[in-house]
Amino acid sequence: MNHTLQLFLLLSALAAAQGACPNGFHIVGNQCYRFSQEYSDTKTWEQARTFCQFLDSDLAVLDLDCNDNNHLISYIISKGYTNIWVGASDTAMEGFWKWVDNRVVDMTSTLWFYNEPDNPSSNDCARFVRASGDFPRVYLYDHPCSQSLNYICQTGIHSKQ
Ligand SMILES: [Ca+2]
Ligand SMILES: [Ca+2]
Repeated sequence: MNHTLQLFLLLSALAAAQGACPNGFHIVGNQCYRFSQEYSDTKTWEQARTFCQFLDSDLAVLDLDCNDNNHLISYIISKGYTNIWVGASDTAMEGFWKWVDNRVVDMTSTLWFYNEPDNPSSNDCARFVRASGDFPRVYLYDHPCSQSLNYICQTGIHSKQ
């Protein structure tokens, strides 16, 4: 991305700060998300996180007790999106999954696909994969952080630590 475009995105985000969501972000449920599919943009997990932070956001986190979760997943399914970085990793300690806001990831959640995370070849970052079928769903998988995937940014994420 060139600097002019970066500046444009920053100014757009600032200009829209008083609106429901910054420019480029959509309100889904009660939250503002930006989907990189709209920009045909893929990045490694770290690059995606850095870019989200540049946009005054972070990689999307899920609150399993919260309805926003269902809104986001329904939206992803409706758009046919798949293979998307979200804001969870076990980079700091293998097997200890945390969201980027420092909350611990619920390992008993049915969001994890069967037998995931299985950590082949140091899979330390979480992606959403859309399962097809009559009742499409979205599942969490662990995946190599260095691969370039689509990603979701979310505003208003604050560290819970
Ligand atoms: Ca891992
Ligand atoms: Ca896996």
